[in-house]
Amino acid sequence: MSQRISLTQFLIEEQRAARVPADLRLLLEVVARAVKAIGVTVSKGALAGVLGEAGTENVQGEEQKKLDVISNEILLQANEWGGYLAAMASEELETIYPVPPNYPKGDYLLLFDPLDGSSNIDVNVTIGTIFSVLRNPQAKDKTPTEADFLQPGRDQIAAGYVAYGPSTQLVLTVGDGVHGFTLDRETGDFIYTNPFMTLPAETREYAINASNARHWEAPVQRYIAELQQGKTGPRGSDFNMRWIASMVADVHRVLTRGGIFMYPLDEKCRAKGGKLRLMYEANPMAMLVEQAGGAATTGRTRILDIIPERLHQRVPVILGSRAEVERVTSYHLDPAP
Ligand code: AHM
Ligand code: MG
Repeated sequence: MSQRISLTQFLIEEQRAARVPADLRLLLEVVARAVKAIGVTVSKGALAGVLGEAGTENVQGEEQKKLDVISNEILLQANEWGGYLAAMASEELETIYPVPPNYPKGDYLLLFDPLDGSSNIDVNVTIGTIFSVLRNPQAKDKTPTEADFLQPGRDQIAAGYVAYGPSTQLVLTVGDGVHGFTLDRETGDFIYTNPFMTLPAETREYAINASNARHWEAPVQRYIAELQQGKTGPRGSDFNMRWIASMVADVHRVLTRGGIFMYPLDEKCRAKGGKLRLMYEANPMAMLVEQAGGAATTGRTRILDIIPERLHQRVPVILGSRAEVERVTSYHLDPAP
């Protein structure tokens, strides 16, 4: 029988290779434990009474689902006492959550979208959790502020997501490639199943919410129109389309078999700056995609170079196979007829 490597063993080996400090290893272990608890709740669905609306709104004016609130609580409670964090930030919290004063403070900041793809919860389609780890720039005796979180994505220490699908998969980078783990539901271990995930440079598959087509900017209209012309168009090839409407699931497919994922700027979301959130959606996904050999831009700039201005800032997102992302970006930068 071939030897199975657990997430724990993987992280200990990363620590021995000096790629993961001990407190970061602990942080990632606790995040993995928390997402298992979220996964159990997700899989119980209606049996646990966790589907449907919570009856509240988050800071972004979005209706919260019960699972948004439960997942947020699970992540906060699991991570507040370990001593490796100074503060957390979440899609579901208006402002940051400093570690309570009765617990020791650590060197890291953790950001997350506790339950991504909320519109898919009640229809039993893959949803996920996205997380990002930054260094705490403050001295440990100071309470972090929101400004301490406003670091560009290129400074992320680690990033990852968990997809709650037919199997539960955790995909992680600590800046040394992208590594995937599958939850063994019988033993409760995440098993190392996808070493060094890499994105093919070329693809024939794209993901975009086409119902927004009339709102898109000209460069996106042009790019998608060219893909849709297939073999007889300028690309000389047929392209396929997928849209799950869970960023985790769509990006997981792109990381697994290539493709391009787009939530571009459009007239509907222009006032907000985009649809997806920079700090806990775009940045972690951009780090993973770049680590897998792909690219991630807003159409105009590299996502990881954006200097954040606000915790809940939104940005356009175009990510995936390098050649395609570069093409769409070039259409934005040098609009041709
Ligand atoms: P959420 O974090 O509130 O679930 O919103 C983000 C989601 C992404 O997962 C997904 O890519 C997008 O919103 C789907 O948007 P749309 O409903 O326009 O298809
Ligand atoms: Mg989300």
